[in-house]
Amino acid sequence: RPREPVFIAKGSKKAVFSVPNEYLADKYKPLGVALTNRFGEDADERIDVKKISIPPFGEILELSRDENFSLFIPKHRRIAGRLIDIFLGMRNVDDLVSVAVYARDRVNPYLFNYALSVAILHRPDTQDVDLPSFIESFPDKYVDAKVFAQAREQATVVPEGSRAPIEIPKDYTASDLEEEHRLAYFREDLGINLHHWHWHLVYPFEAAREVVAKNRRGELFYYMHQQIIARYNFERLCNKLKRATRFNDFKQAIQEAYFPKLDSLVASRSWPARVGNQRLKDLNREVDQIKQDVDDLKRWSDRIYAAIHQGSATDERGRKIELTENEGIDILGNMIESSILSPNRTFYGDMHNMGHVFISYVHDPDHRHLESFGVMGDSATAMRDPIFYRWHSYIDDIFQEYKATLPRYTENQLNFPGVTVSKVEIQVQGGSANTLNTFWQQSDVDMSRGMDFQPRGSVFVRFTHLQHQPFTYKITVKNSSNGNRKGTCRIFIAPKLDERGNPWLYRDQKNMFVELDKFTVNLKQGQNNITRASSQSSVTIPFERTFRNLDLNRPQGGEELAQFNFCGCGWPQHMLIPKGTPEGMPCQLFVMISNYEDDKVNQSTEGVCNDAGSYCGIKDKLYPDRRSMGYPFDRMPRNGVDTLQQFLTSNMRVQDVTIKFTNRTVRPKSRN
Ligand code: CUO
Repeated sequence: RPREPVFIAKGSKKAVFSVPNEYLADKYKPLGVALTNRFGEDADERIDVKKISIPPFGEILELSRDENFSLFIPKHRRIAGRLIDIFLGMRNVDDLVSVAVYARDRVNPYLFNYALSVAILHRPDTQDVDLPSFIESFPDKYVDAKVFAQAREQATVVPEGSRAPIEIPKDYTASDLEEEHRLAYFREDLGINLHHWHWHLVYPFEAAREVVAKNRRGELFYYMHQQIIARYNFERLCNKLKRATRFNDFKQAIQEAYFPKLDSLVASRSWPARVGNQRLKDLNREVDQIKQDVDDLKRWSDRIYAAIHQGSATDERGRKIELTENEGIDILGNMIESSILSPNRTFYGDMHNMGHVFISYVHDPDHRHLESFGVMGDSATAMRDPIFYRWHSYIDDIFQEYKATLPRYTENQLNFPGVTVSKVEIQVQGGSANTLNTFWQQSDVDMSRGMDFQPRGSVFVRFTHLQHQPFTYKITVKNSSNGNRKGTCRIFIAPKLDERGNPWLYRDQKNMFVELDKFTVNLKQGQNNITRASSQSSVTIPFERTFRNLDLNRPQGGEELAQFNFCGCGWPQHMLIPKGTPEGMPCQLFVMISNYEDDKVNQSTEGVCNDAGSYCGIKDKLYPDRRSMGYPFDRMPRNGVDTLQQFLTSNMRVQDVTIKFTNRTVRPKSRN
């Protein structure tokens, strides 16, 4: 179980809290100060916890300490909301520490960690506080269960310094007999799952209004998940599988099985698996206060479709809310997810969230086996399961249905007069132009903070993940207008051919485009040569932030670590480029320079966490692009456009590129 104090002051050394006796959980009260002394032996600092009047915890304590916690379960969300409010309501940091210490041994650990993380993220006085990476606090949500027995053994037997990293095999959840297993490297990737957890931490759908109501959060729910599906489908084509099929018939059996092989250290139970061909069942689980029929999903989706086709929704008081060209997608995002910003949760329901719940309880819909939810019930684990992508393909399809009702972009809305992209090239050191190279790489993560064994010290696990060789875009742009211009450079990539090996129709290919980067460019008159490194991507966070090694004895690395909470959101750099194929996957790289005058948002984006803005927004700022998210691929094409070539205006260019995968593994340099 997580043993470290979760709350660690900036520039942290090892700290021990000196706790008022009343704050100790009942079972520890008799031990009193002896407890502080015991853990205080090797502490550098003692923090005196102030006694304050603790607000009533009530329902928060109903979730016991050894249960699993899911934000998708309405009761759990409600109590999480209460706890967040308590943490946010504390007058100053000292009081926050007091109430957090009080909660620490009473509240469910997952719930505690989540609520405190959200509070720290949103309190003005905790902006420079660092949280341990989620994988270090709860490695059990990311790592093969087998590892823990080995880790415990190592920590007991092998002295620190002589411990070799425990290697997690690349293929441990299934064999090649299961064709879906070809995508396990994507679904079970640490960085991808951490990104998804962080995204939902930054954009909670239920909490105080000022926490939820972030700029364009409903639209970003649509876009970030649309991109996940585009990326997954791209990977599927690389692995000779067709695109994910929508899970749109709720009576139909779910063919895909998934056996996560994760153990919850908190609940001391294995995460339930799902065998093949299960069907959703009506839920009646008193323990979670859930009574919901599968038919409700259908009713909600029918009403959502009706709103889309009418062009308006109806709020709780029967008033009409137009789904306007600019704001409709944001309203719809909140309605489908749903968040507390939904215009009418009674009528449009809780579609996407309850889909997660129905799927995650398919093995025990009435709790007769006393089982908890499967991986789909937790945003930290949901992306491991193949059904995640089928469910989200369905959700995305509803958004696409709406997008198809919007006016198409005219040539004028796409073009940037006077600006021509005349050449695009990808350069790789020592490689041929326009070829991207991918391979396997191994990286280590220290899990010891998330475990309660003695003696202490680091225990590393070694993961194998996809990686690509760093590359550079070289873009030549001609500005023949009568002055300097400013533009937004938008870079996307998509497979060149569909699963049959045929060229795409634009209307299908537009949903396959994966965003690689977006940045502002200054264009002088005449020819401009733009150079941009793959590591600068606006969708990713740096590799070091995914696999950071937070060593408590090391002086903290300032800004980067201090801002981990928000900055943990971002697609992992090592997964920027899809795997490709050994023979070379033919792809199309798309570059567009749009007119900055139509894109710009008047704000400064200097400062923290501005490196994964495309998928995560920028902390405490407006979304950094005024256009609809996904522009220019977010709408049906204008009349007469059937192919990508026909779609192009002179400020756009397409370059054929190849992604070549080599089956070799790069090992870490630092440790053995
Ligand atoms: Cu991110 Cu369904 O929303 O998991």
